[in-house]
Amino acid sequence: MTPSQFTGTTQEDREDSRGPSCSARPGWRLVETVCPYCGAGCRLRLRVRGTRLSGVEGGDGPPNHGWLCLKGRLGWDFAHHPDRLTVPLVRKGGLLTETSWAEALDLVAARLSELVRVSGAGAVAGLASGKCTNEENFVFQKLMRAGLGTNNIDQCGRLCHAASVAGLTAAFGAGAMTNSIDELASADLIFIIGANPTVAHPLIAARIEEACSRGARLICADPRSIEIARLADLRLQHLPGTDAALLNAMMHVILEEGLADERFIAGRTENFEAFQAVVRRYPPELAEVVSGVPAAKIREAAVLYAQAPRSSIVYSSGLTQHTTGLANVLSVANLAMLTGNVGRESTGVNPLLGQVNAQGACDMGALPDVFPGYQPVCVPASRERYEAASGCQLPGQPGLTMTEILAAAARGEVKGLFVLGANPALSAPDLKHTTHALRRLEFLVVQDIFLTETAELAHVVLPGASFVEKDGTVTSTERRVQRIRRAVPPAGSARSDLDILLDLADRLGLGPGPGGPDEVMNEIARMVPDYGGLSYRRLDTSPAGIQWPCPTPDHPGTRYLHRYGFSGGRAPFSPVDYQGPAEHPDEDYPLILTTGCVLEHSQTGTMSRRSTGLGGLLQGAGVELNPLLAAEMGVSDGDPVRVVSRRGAVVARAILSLSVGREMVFLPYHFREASANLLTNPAFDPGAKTPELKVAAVRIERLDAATISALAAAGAHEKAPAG
Ligand SMILES: Nc1nc2c(c(=O)[nH]1)N[C@H]1C(S)=C(S)[C@@H](COP(=O)(O)OP(=O)(O)OC[C@H]3O[C@@H](n4cnc5c(=O)[nH]c(N)nc54)[C@H](O)[C@@H]3O)O[C@H]1N2
Ligand SMILES: Nc1nc2c(c(=O)[nH]1)N[C@H]1C(S)=C(S)[C@@H](COP(=O)(O)OP(=O)(O)OC[C@H]3O[C@@H](n4cnc5c(=O)[nH]c(N)nc54)[C@H](O)[C@@H]3O)O[C@H]1N2
Ligand code: SF4
Ligand SMILES: [Mo]
Repeated sequence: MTPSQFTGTTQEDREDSRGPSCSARPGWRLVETVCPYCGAGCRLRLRVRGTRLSGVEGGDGPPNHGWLCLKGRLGWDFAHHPDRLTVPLVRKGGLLTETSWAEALDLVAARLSELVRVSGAGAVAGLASGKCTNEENFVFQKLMRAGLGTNNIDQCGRLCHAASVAGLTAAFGAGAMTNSIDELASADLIFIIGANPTVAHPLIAARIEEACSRGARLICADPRSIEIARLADLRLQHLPGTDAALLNAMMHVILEEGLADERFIAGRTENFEAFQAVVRRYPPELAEVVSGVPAAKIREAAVLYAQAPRSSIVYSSGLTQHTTGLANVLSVANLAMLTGNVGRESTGVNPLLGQVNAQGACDMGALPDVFPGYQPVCVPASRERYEAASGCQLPGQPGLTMTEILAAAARGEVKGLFVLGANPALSAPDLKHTTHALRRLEFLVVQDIFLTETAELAHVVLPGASFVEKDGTVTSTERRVQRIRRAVPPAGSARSDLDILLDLADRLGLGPGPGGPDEVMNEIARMVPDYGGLSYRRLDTSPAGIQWPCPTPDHPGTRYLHRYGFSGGRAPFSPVDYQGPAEHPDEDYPLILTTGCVLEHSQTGTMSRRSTGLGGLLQGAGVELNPLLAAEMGVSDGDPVRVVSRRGAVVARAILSLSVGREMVFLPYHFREASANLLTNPAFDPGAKTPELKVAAVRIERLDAATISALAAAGAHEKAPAG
């Protein structure tokens, strides 16, 4: 089994990982929780022996039905890694020094309040976390809004799915996956565009494979040749950043061939004429020139998608991490509406959100323009509701997005930043600029479980409890709200993020607040209509969690959205014109760099690289190059090469791979010693504010023997975290 072929545990692995039943072993306990790695939200059963985890099993029922992927199965032991932060740290004489909780929290409250007093609430900002629970994100945004008076609150989801939340809200009235993971298995056609589920969401890939084995058709549109495309009836390997042209041409064909669902369009949508006028300008022959995909294939894809009784679109950050990310999301929504593939089982537009609680962080209002439940901050009626609940006056102007917060920090306008469970010093684009922005801050607080690249720059570091050390809920990409549970005590004197935030809220004058996560959930249920029927009592007796919308305690939850209509009435079509990426290859930088993930590691690697099992499988970055390009350059597999963009350079080992064409290279972003984000382009989508992490112009330089040995001698490869 090679990692790239891995799609889930085999039945044998599963039996093996289940082992003898725990009841047979005195002193062992089983704790039901959720895998911390990706937005699929797989159910995980922890085996606990005393105060230590000793293994995991896949939990039963949806979405994973007992199975786990590599990360879920091997990645849990970071929780016990000796690098865990166990004591609060404050910077004294330039060095991070251990301190007491009281001193650290007093300092955070005092410094942030002072910045607000002296420079105004716009001078502080917070980044919430797709790694933290709903309850933690809810209290965090309350702390920023009611405690400090700012809407400058966002999260690293800005770097991936902000366009999905904004685009699907604009199109359908709900910024989330329209359908459910299990429904994919019964689709007649699945159109994957800009997602690599075998690597990024393996248990979702498993459902897609199940559909294919039942005879579903598969179309895969990805600039790289990805693993799941081996099952595709049709592969469209377009140039990065040309999706809108490709999608418009597909819709052009659908109209031309009379395959549009006229009843759906007439009954449930609006703005069709304006949309149609734009799409008419995109014959497949034009899209062929732009995207490199033969017109005949585009026609075939259009007909296949439109003729299948139930077609599902699956996409992820390959569509959103572009300067045109929002337009791309609106385009896939157009495609589904045009063919009536929304509001029915096994259809829809399905963004695969990345972090375990990326969806929940958005639902909880960890966004600068909306309160919890997507109530716009600038609408007086919604503001009044939240003001009444918090007893504070709340700011009515939308705050800054993460992209804008970093830019404002670089200009010295944002002076204080509170980072909860995020590592922008590695995850944000153009790291030279990002680190400059973070260093310029007068006060940086980082609350994490490890001393990350971002925490190393902080003035105060607060040690949070990890996912196995606290109670809460997380919301997966399919809107499934599930419980995570405390199985072992926190490392050292680390505290649950919720306790820390509630203590800070108290210090900022918000009062002692709710006692525990269950009480916070009660508050969430009062403030967020789609969570209105949720409570710990209910969640604890619903083993598979509950999918929102769940407005009342007797509501069963919702498997797929928009069945009986769109919340805004009619769903608007959005005319989308094609616009290319911000940077194009030229003589100096002749190749297109695209970045993304590999199976064994997760995001900035803080957790996966500290897992013995995963770290052992793959440590160190490799840049994927086409063998033709490598041969022209005299580069062999495994040679270190330098990848250079307009913003920086990294040294990584060459991996010769047919998954990229001659014009492209691929570098994952998990590895601090060869960080893809030293190279990436910070240009961002004007609407979603998501940077163009998927396209940058680069060149590859071959290193001569002298440079290689000099690099080795100088230890140029920074150390990875010890596994
Ligand atoms: N193993 C692992 N799994 C993860 C993560 C991880 O770090 N590691 N991260 C999680 C997170 S936070 C997220 S958001 C998701 C991301 O999940 P995905 O978005 O599925 O993963 P990526 O590797 O970012 O990229 C997806 C695909 O987009 C393609 N692509 C690049 N440019 C374009 C383009 O212009 N158009 C199209 N159509 N495709 C393009 C790439 O070739 C790639 O195959 O994964 C989650 N799961
Ligand atoms: N070039 C390039 N860059 C990218 C991407 C790309 O495709 N290409 N993808 C982007 C994507 S999709 C995303 S989502 C972002 C991710 O960007 P980030 O969110 O900045 O990266 P993570 O590594 O997920 O950081 C999460 C942090 O939370 C910490 N943590 C884990 N559990 C807990 C907890 O319980 N409590 C607390 N307090 N902390 C915890 C982890 O140690 C880690 O430091 O990166 C983006 N960056
Ligand atoms: S698919 Fe995602 S949630 Fe499921 S086991 Fe793998 S990493 Fe965990
Ligand atoms: Mo993400």
